[in-house]
Amino acid sequence: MDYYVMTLFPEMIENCLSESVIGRAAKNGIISINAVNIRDYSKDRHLHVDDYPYGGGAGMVMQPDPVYDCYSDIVSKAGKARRVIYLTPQGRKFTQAEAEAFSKEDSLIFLCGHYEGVDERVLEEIVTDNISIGDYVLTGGELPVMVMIDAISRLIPGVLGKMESAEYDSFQDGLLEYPQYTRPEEFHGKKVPEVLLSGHHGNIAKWRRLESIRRTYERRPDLLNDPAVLESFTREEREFLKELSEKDQ
Ligand code: 4FV
Repeated sequence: MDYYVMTLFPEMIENCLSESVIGRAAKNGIISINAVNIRDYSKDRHLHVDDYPYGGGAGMVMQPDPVYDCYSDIVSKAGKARRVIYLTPQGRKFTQAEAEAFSKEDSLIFLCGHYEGVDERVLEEIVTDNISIGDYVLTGGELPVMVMIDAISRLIPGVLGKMESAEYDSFQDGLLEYPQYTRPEEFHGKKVPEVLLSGHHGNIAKWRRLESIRRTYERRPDLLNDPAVLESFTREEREFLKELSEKDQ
């Protein structure tokens, strides 16, 4: 996977994504991260890339030309640009399913906005996907891009080492992940659930599934409104969910 990030702060991207799992994947050549400075494409002597909004109002807007020229340069070097993702609160919500879909691409171009955003005309011309990482307003698109690159990259074969796994994650089957435990067996008087020490894989899998349902019911009941999730429930799991909701009455 080749990532191209159009940004005013390439160092933010390079420094943060050169560490840990993502940094190792880049070193191993499984992914590449190419941060490109939009300011390099400014045509004025003060290297401006933003200007006052037409129609008045607070803040500044990123001008279309430097963004477009930066994009064109990436495409001319990297070839086709199937997906160009603009990070904005006005985008569709980034989810695990979206991460799965994006992880299948060969390359992704990201546009990081700043100030009040980017001139609509260049967005219309180059952006294929408007994506939001949450309903709040940040100062720039760089942190959202790093969130996306992290969530997408961990799904690319070879990125997670043997000791890590994306096999079962929260949201993978529409439910939150079950609670995790490791040594010591007792911590502050609290023991690890017996079933996890039993070595009985069937019982462990069943316990984990029921605990996923419990955790989802307690923390994200909205996820249980998805018919596809409920369809995956066995009769016993439906009974368990019914008991949870009856206890609440
Ligand atoms: C954002 C979000 C976000 C808005 C103005 C960057 C900022 C500036 N991006 N999910 N929430 N972006 O707040 O993706 O352009």
